[in-house]
Amino acid sequence: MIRGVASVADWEQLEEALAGTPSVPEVLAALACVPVLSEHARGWQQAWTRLQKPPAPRVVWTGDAKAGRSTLLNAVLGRPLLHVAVRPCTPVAVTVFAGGWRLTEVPPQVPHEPADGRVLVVDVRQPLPRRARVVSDGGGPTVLVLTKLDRARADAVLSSDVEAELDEAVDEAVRRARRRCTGPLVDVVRCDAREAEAVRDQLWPRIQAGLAGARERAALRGRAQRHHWLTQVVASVTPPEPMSWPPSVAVDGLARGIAQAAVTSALAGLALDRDAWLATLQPVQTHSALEGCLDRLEAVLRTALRSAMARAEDAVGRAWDAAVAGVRRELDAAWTDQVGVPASGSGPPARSPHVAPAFGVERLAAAHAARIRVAATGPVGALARLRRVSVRTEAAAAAWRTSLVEMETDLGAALWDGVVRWADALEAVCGDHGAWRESKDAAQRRTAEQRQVARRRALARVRVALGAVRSVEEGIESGGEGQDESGHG
Ligand SMILES: Nc1nc2c(ncn2[C@@H]2O[C@H](COP(=O)(O)OP(=O)(O)O)[C@@H](O)[C@H]2O)c(=O)[nH]1
Ligand SMILES: [Mg+2]
Repeated sequence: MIRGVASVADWEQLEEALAGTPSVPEVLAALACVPVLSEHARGWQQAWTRLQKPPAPRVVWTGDAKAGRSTLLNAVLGRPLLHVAVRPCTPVAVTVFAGGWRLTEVPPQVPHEPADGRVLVVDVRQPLPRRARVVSDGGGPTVLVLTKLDRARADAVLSSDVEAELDEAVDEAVRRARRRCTGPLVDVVRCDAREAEAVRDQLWPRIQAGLAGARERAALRGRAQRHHWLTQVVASVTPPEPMSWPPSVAVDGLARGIAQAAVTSALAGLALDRDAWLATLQPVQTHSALEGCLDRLEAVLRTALRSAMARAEDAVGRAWDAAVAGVRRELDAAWTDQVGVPASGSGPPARSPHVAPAFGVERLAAAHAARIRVAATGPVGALARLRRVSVRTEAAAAAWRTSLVEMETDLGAALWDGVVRWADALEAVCGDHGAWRESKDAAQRRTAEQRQVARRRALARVRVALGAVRSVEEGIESGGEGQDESGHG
């Protein structure tokens, strides 16, 4: 119920603002500018914004260092996107955006965003500590993946019953994991993280089953919003397609990991700035001070986005150079091999132009800054007199919060887009490689034909020469006889 109703004049102004056929966002913006309604309207605005966006559910991949999270995630993605190392690496949470999902690898001890689901990765030889820190799983369904069973089996060769020993290790790992899950444990999967196809086949159906189960629970508990969200997720999100990758190209997975991390850490930085910025916003009393605040916020936003994307582009650019250099080396070696001389100007085709993907970051930065400004000023001119600094301040703060969430999705999509374009460009380079191979084969065929012609010509010349020799011989023979005869005669 709405109490403390505004004055008649306020309502008249609202009516005026809503005259004509305003769109839903216009109506909500107008309502947000009425003090007694602003609290409700903000909730409606956020719900509306959420409805407009396709769902991007988050699944977090947690577990101890070296348990095999990156290996599993790469297998699920069908490409080596995250760096896999013998030593622990990836100290920040890294989010991969793929097929509408946000898949976040979370290092041990690092807090993360609330997630829709969780994959808990456990090396079966090192079950989780009995009593210890739990990385919060946000209450979402958990799929437990036990890795390195192959190693455990190899270690157990001296045991009298290897399988019984393995089963015991599995039971212990499951028991401890179950104790540490706050949400339901959907399923336990045993797999060798390095076998990509098996991982994909086993894991995705279970993640989706977990989300479907969560949706049923939300329905039972009457959590309508969560139920709506999970219905959307279950209906519209499918596992990311594995991507074909040029097989002969050295892929620098680390560079792409860094690109992902750059975006993630920029967003984390902005989220931290949020609190500081909101604190400076609180005591603002005048419109001009608010304008100053918005100017500073816009600058922060643009700088953060630009530096994140510059870092991402730089990382992808360097990976590009390395990959193209790899193709080039291969071409040169093949040329030297086949032609017998080192590649020179007449060698393999020139490299394709450097197609570093553009992320459209300026447009993103402008869109988000504009969103915050619009919320702060109120889009409906007729409400000018209702605008109080505090209302505008609150609207700006709410827009900033919403914008951060939207930015994560936008940036992720842009990054993924860029990486896909980069992969296409690389494939084009490899296509050049293929075309060159074909043209080289054709050249070889041509050379063989020319050689045959030359041989035929040479044979013909030999034949002509032989003919000439023979006729000279005959001439000599007959002439010689004549001479002889004449000599004798
Ligand atoms: N033998 C074996 N090695 C694995 C398995 N899963 C991961 N590894 C290896 O374990 C090491 C650490 O993996 P990584 O994915 O980087 O672990 P993370 O720190 O959890 O991301 C790498 O050398 C992987 O190749 C597995 O199922 N079996
Ligand atoms: Mg890792």
